[in-house]
Parts: sequence; C-alpha cells; structure tokens
Amino acid sequence: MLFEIRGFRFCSSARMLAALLFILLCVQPGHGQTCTEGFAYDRRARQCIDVDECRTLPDVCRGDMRCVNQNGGYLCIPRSLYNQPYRPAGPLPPEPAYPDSSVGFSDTFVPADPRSVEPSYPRVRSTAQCLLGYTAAEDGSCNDIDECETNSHHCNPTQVCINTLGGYTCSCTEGYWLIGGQCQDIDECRYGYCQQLCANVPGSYSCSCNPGFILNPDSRTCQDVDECEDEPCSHGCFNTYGSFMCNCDEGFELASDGTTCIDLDECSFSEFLCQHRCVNTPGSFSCICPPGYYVYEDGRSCEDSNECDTGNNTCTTAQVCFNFQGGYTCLDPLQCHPPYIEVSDNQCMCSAENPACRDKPFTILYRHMDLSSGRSVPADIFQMQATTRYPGAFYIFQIKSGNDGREFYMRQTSNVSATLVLSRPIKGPKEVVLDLEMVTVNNVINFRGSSIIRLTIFVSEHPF
Ligand SMILES: [Ca+2]
Ligand SMILES: [Ca+2]
Ligand SMILES: [Ca+2]
Ligand SMILES: [Ca+2]
Repeated sequence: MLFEIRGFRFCSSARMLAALLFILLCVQPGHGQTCTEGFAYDRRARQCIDVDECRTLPDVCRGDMRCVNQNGGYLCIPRSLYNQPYRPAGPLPPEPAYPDSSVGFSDTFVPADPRSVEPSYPRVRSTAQCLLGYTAAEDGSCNDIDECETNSHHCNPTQVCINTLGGYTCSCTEGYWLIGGQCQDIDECRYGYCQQLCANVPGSYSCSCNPGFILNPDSRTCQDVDECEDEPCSHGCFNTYGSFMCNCDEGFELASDGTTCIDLDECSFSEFLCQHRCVNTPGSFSCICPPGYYVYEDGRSCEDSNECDTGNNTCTTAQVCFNFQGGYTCLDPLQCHPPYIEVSDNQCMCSAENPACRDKPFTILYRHMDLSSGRSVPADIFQMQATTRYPGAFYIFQIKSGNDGREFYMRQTSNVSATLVLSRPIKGPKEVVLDLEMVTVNNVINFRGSSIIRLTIFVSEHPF
C-alpha cells in the first residue's frame, strides 16, 4: 500500500499543492455564523476557526494510523512515518519526507472501494466541496441529492428507493422481506396468518374460510355462520359449528336434501296398524271403520255401533230392534201361523189336543244371534237344553233345516243338552236360519215328540 502511494506521489504533488492553496484561500474571517465543513464559528473571534477533528472525533483514524489536524481537515498518517520531518508545502523536494496524501485531497469525492480505503487511506474533508450525496447549489450551499428521483441509486429492481439526507436506502415494500439482497415475497400462509384457508400472492395474501364460516372483519379469522337465521329447514333447525342440522316434527322424516321434512306414510309400515283401514295424513295417520262401526278409543279398533241402544235405528215401536256386528235389524212382532198359537213373544205352540198338530213340532222358539264373518272354526256358538224332562225319556238333538252348506253340526254334550258347532267359516254378510230340533223319545209309553228352535244367525260383513 505504501509502495503504491510512493509510486504516484510525483504526479499528484501538484494537485496536493493546489488543494493546500485552496484551503488557505478559504480560511477567511467568518462573516456569519455558518462555516464550511471543517470549521466552527467562534463568537469571540467572530470568525470560523478550524475544528481539530483529531481531538473531537472518536477514532478518526483506524488501525496503525495517526491523525494529523489540518486547517479545515485532517490527515491519517502511518505512525511509522509520523516521526519524520513534516514538510507540508513548498518547492517539491526530490524526496518527500512523508508519504503523499494527495489522494485524500482529491477534488471530487469519488466513493472509494471500502476494501481499498481501509485501513490506510488518508481521509480529508474539504470545505470547498459538498459531501458525498450532496450537490453544490449556485449560492454555494450543499443540497441533498435525491438519488431516487434522479435514478442514481443502486437498489435492485425488487427494492424501493427511499431518499435520505446525504444518501438513500433500499428497502422492501410491505409483504416482502430482504433475503440475499433480494426482496422476496413473504409466504404468509406458512406462518399461519389465516385461521382457515390461505392463499399466498406476491406481496400479500388472502384468507378465506371453509364452507359454513365467514371471514371476520379482521380478514384473518373465521366465524361460524348461523345458517338457521335464513330458515333453511322445513321444521326445526340447529346451528352447529361450521354447519347446521334440520329436524322434523313427529310424523315427518328428513328428506335426502337434509332440509325438507316429508310426511311419514305410517300406513305403509304395517297392515295391522288399523283394524279396518289406514288413512295417511300429513304428520299423522288415522284409522277409519266401515259403516255401522266407530273407531274405538284406542284409535285403531272398530267397535260396532249399537243402533238399538243409541236409538239410531229405523225400527217402529211395534218392532224389536236387534243389534249385530256392523248393523242391526228390526224384528217384526211374532206371528204364529195356525195351527200354532202364540204362547209368548218368541214362542209358538201347537197344542197336542189339536189333531192338526199331529206330526208337527210341539213348540217353535224363535232366537236370534250374530256371528262374525270368518270366525275361526270349530266354534261352539249356541247351546240348547231340554227344559222338561220326562222319566224314562231321552233326547236327540239335530239340525232339521237350514244347514245346506254344512257349516254347522250338533254335538250332544249330555243326556239333555247339545251344542251347535260352527265347523266351516261363513263369509258375511249373510242371514242364516237354522231349525234346531230336539226330539223326545220315551219308548216306555211309546212317545215321540219334538220341539224346534228357529235360530236366525246374522253373519257380519267384517271379521269384527
Ligand atoms: Ca405473500
Ligand atoms: Ca353453523
Ligand atoms: Ca303421515
Ligand atoms: Ca250394530
């Protein structure tokens, strides 16, 4: 380094001399309070006086350099040369006693490469020039150069230039950070800027939310949408975190769309829901019964209306109302055909003394009963019994007429009684008249007589 300085000392000694002369010219008594660089205004002396930078500035010269104050500036000189005779100006000696520092007096402030400046280049401040980053105005003052405006900055294209007094700064815009001298986009998504969904874009980012959420005003967090406010459900709505649920009133079920409630067809569930017929209704169902019945309090069974009890019949006062399952009938007053005579309101008799009654049943008793259609078989449906017992007599019970379909038979249950048995199902509605005969036989006195029970059976239309 020192060798290089020696190498051009001759050629630059003339510039050094010129610079020193320039400094001396500038050392004029100050007329104001502003002084050029390197001088400070002294109020007592009323002039600008040189500042001893070697005393006032800390670490002016670095390394093995020593500071030498100059009028309006200072020099950094290697300590090894400092003890040699100092001959600042004058005729050029053939061998200057101390190294040429003319570089420091360069009349233009060309920023030196820091690597070559440190540690040994002398630094000098000139009063005649403006500092780096300033430019001299016509009135002699120094104005800051706006490097950004004049496009004389060295910020790379990814950076923005920010002008400062005497310099400028290269910075990154918001959303970028400096990596390896380049402004690179910040991937905000990697750092959890968004609560749910994040999309990184150059210089920025945008947050969004999963379905069922909306972005909060902070543009980062999400909050649950209360979907129920828009009444999306046919019936009930439950808001949930991120979604909602619909439910339906009793008798309805949720359709596949999750929001619509559709009626349940309860009637399709079972054939046995109603005894007779099921009618589906929105949200429910009802059982109906055929005419002559009413729906029992259980809501599904059919109960016969007893028209005779309720008075809801058309029988005359002379008639007798007979109720049966699903209907009723009006029985005309008993009429006994001669030679029978009426012995009670339901019995005719043919007197034994009357020759016309020979070979005819002694009595005819009229009885009525009802029978459900399709009743399970065999079933004991009627009992008959001898009321008068003759000593030595025995009794035969038989169906004399009306059993053309052979649905019935008579089963003797004792010497004096028998039961009418239904052996085949009968489908109603039907009216069956059976003559049930009881034959009395007494071989001792050689007696044979009979009595009839004329049984009218009202078979209902329905099996209930
Ligand atoms: Ca980004
Ligand atoms: Ca929700
Ligand atoms: Ca229903
Ligand atoms: Ca009835």
